[in-house]
Amino acid sequence: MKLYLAKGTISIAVAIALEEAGLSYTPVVLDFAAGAQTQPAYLAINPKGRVPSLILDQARLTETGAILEYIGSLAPALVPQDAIQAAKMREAMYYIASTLHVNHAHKLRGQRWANEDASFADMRAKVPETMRAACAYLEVEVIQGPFVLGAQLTLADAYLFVATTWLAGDGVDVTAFPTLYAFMAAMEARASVRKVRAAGWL
Ligand SMILES: N[C@@H](CCC(=O)N[C@@H](CS)C(=O)NCC(=O)O)C(=O)O
Repeated sequence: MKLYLAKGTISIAVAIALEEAGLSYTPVVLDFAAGAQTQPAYLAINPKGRVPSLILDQARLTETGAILEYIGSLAPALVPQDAIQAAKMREAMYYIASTLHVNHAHKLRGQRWANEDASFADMRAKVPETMRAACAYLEVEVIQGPFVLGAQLTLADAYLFVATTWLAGDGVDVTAFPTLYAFMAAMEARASVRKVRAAGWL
């Protein structure tokens, strides 16, 4: 399988999950600074112009959550067996996709939602507040510790970890959230995370 990714983006969650699953893949690194995601060659792969995209022999997959679920189907140890715990994993993943990632995108991608320059500044200024509120929620309601679902590392951990690497740049003092901070440290110790860091992807 071929994974289209870009440095520092949510696509690295897929790389971490693939590493955790022990699955081999061919990474294709897009240069966002050069706008590679907007070029016809990539739009033919993913018309949304976003990463990740995972190319299989039989299908092209997009959307981080969907790709992670596919990896989970190949590596069931990354999904809780208990139905309620599995739903809690997905609760975290949907929250990351629909809220945390969207909050973060208001910093640099304001043109998705508005046209006026003044709107962009306003959206950017709000990011520390919305990201901090998300962290407060994650701290109390989501992360059981050390991983999202406690001792078992699941798909949600790869997903959340990449989003946490954005927090300092988004103006959040992560040390104010001890459970979240310990989660980040636990993830940093994983061979999967060391590998993507060594590759320069985070
Ligand atoms: N809903 C998509 C969002 C993917 C997404 O927005 N990725 C960002 C990087 S974090 C991207 O490719 N941005 C490129 C752009 O906006 O030009 C998912 O979860 O996979």
